[in-house]
Formats: sequence, structure tokens, C-alpha cells
Amino acid sequence: MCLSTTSRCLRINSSPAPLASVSLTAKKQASKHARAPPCPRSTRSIRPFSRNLGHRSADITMSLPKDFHWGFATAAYQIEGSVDVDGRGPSIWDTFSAIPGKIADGSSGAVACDSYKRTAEDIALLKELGANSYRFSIAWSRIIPLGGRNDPVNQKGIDHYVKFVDDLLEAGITPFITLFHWDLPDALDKRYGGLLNREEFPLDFENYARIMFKAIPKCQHWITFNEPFCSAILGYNSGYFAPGHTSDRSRSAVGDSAREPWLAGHNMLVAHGRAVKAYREGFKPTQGGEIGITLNGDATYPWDPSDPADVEACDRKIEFAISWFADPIYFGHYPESMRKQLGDRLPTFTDEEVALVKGSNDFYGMNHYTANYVKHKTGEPAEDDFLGNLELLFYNKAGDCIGPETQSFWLRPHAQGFRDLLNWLSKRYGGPKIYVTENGTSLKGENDLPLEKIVEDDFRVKYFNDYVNAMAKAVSEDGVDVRGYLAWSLLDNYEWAEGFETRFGVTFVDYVNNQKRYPKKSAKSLKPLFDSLIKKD
Ligand code: PNW
Repeated sequence: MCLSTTSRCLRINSSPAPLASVSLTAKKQASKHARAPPCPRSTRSIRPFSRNLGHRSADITMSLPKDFHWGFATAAYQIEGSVDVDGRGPSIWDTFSAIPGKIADGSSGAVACDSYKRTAEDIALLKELGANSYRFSIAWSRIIPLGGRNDPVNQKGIDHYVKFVDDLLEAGITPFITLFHWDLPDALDKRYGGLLNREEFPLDFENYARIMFKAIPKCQHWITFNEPFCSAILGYNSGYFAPGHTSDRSRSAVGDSAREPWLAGHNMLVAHGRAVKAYREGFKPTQGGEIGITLNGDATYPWDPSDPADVEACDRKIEFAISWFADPIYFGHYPESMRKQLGDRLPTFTDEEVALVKGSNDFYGMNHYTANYVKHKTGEPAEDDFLGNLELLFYNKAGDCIGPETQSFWLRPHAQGFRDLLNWLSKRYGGPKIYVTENGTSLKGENDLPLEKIVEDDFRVKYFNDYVNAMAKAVSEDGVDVRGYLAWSLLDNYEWAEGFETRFGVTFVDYVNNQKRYPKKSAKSLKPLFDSLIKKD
């Protein structure tokens, strides 16, 4: 992306390569050009961080349902390590992270938190923190090392996850399993272009999903895809994530940022639909579980609330991020705003595909971190634009700041946005059952602090307190149907292209000293928070 500081705004431009700035290069650029100024402290025009939500008030105690699920989330490639143990095949992230310059600190997930070998320790940690639920993902290439439906199945990989689920249940922790958290078997990428193959990919994903449904009948909560937006846009537009495709030939020899992301997104939707059909017809009747997809999206506020074009652009931004997937799932077609801007670059659903995709969510999985001010752009959108012809800003026209800086250039806390977006989703999609499958924050400069300071992560404690209270208000005052909340993340872990420099964990992991875990203050803050909010009878 292109970071340019203008007066008091950090502009996240959507072209020529918006989230490309997400990059390490972006990070360097950012430090070179000086990052966005911190939110000014003074005066009337500044919208305070999490206004009105900083303190728990009596009116929202006991506002979450009795059987509310809460706990923590992780993903296989970010925590497991043991990449060549028990027959695992390589994923696109092994390949991508080996390319010099793609990962900020040059690292990979080869060891990460060593969680593949420390399942007992991680479960003990979850118990200690009081969690009743845990979201993790399965590494497809541990189950089918080459990925495809005619390739050999690796029983050792299956056994690992079967035992892990048994051990979680034994500890009284409910598993939420993600089937695909970005770590596509590399062989499928090489064999037929992975997510870009409309015929093969959905069939191979369905086959893998069936194997897992059969192997783990005790799992009652299945998530097909995590954040297909990120796989499609970061993987095939900016090239910031594996497999790194982009039109920018200085960064990749292959890719078409204007077309590939929309095809990848379409194929994930159809693959999701196939897995859901397989589950509902072959497993749900006897196992009784539920299945859905997890989508990421940020809250939006108009840069100029008196400009109807900015107000409209706010909805368009959410449509390009969330409704891209949710509209086909709930309504059977892509949003009109996307069809208008993208034309024939957006694939058309066949009747068979509509039948697979429409109505395919038992629940809505929501990943949510941040909010932006949105300013509409005039003129024709760039061909590789994926935001909806608009700018994302951290300051509005009046000079209000959306929230304080974190270590992640894209993330600034603004808890009211969580409540607002929950309402937006609930309204548009007819009040679906929602699980918040990720929510959390990094801290600016955390990685540079000594351990005794890292564990005093008051900023993260406040983030969780503000966001969880905002969610509780959405439930108790606005009637949004939220049934669970999984904080990101149980552990500091491999933050994809940012490597290990950015920490999202409630537990510090000492990567240079045998991956030893040290729970931070935030780790212990969630149990009392949820105890005060969940109804007792
Ligand atoms: C999510 N962005 O990713 C993922 O599901 C997690 O694996 C990840 O660790 C977590 O959020 C924190 O980043 C995102 O650049 C990655 O806007 C990048 C972005 C958003 C979400």
C-alpha cells in the first residue's frame, strides 16, 4: 500500500496497491515517512477511544445467555510448528515464507509456538484461564499431504486432531474447528492453481472436509473458511500473503490483481457450499452440529457525515469486505455495488452454484478488530481497486481520531464500531446467530519491551473490556444474537507476513527460550469479565 501522511491523516489508498502497504516494505516506508501521528489528547473535536464503553455499568451485567461460549482462538500454521512431523506435506505458507523479503523478520512457521507437540500444555493453559471454548484450525496438509481427493490420506495427522479434541472435551472445553485458515496444501497450488481452479478446488475441499467430519463426530461447531477476503485479496491482489500473486511485477512474476481475487473468492464460496451440503446431508443428522463461515470486516464511519457520498461509501466498503461473501450465502447473489464496479471480472453464479451457496450458514462467524473513516473517491476506480472506490482514514473531516495506534498499521481500537457493525450485520442478514470468532489487538512496541512490562498489557485489557462490553450492549440493548466470543489469540504467534514481530497473544511466548509461555494480564482479565456478563440460570 501506499502510505502518505497528509496533514493529520494516514491515508490507506486503494490504489495502485492498497493493502500492499500491509507489507513489510510498507512497514519500512511507514517508518521512513513517519507514521500517522498519535491521536491528539486534547479538546472537544477528538472522539475519545471507546467513548461510553470504558467502564462496565450495572445495566449490562448478566446480559449474555447462560450457555455463552467464550475462549480463545488460534490457527494451525501460526502456532503448530513441526512442519515435517508425522507426514505433514508443505503448505503454501511454507513455500511463501521461504522467499526472501516476504516475511518481515525472515521467519517461518517451522517452529512457531511448538503447539503440535504441546497440546497438553495449551489445554492446561486454557483451563487455567477459565475458557469454556477454543477455536483452532486443522492443517489440511497434515490430513492429505498432497491435498487432493485422489491423494493418500495421512492417518497420523487425523489421529493428532482426534486426540486433541478428545483431550479438550475431557478438560470441559468446547472445540470450534476451522477447516481452512489459509494454509492450502502447496501441491494443489502447484498442480492446478489452488484457489483459482473453479472445477477442482471445491471438490478437493469437500473431500477434505468430509474426512474431518467423519473423523471428529464430537465436534459440534465447524468453520469452513477463515476470512476468505484475506486469502483472495492479500493472496491474489496485493500479494502480501501466500501465494503472493499480484500484477506488480516487481513483487511477483505471476498474478492479475484485477481478476484473480474475485475468482478465488468465488471458488471459496462454492467450496464452502459443497462442504456445508456434505455436512448437512451426511453428518449433521447423526452428529447434530452446526457449520458456517468466518468473515472479517471493519466498522465504517463517514469522513464527512454531511456528505451523502461518504455515507454511501461506508456501506459500500462493508459490502466489498463482508457482503462479497455474505450476500451470496444469505441472498444467493453478489452485492449490486460490486457487480456495478467489477462488471464481468466478478464471476457469475451458475444455478448449481447458487443452490450450493444460498442458505449455507448455520451461523455467522465474525472476525472484527477495527474501524475506519471512509471518504468516497470520484472518477473511475482503478482496475485493481478492491475497496469500492474510496479511501480509508484514521481521522475524519472534523479531526476526530478513530483510535490509538497499535503495532498493526491497519488496527486502531474503536469499540463502538463493534456494536455498530454487529447491528449492521444483524439487520442486513435477518438476525443470524453470530459467533465472534476473532477479536483482539497488538500493542505498539510490545515486542521491544522487557518481559515484566509485556505481561502488564493494560492496553489489551482495556481493548477486551471495551469490545466485550460493546458486544454485550449489542446483545442486551439491541437484540443482536451473539452466542460466543473467541479472543485472538491464546498465544503470541506467527503473525503471517509480519513474522514474530507483532504479538496478538494474551500469553507471551518466549521464542528464543524454548517457547516458554507467560500469561499476560489480559489472559486473566477475560474470565471475570465474562463471569459478570453471562447469566447464571
Ligand atoms: C486475522 N489486515 O488476519 C487472521 O484470521 C489471523 O490469523 C491473524 O493473526 C489476525 O487477524 C491478526 O492479524 C488479518 O491486514 C490479517 O487488514 C491482516 C489483516 C486483517 C486480518
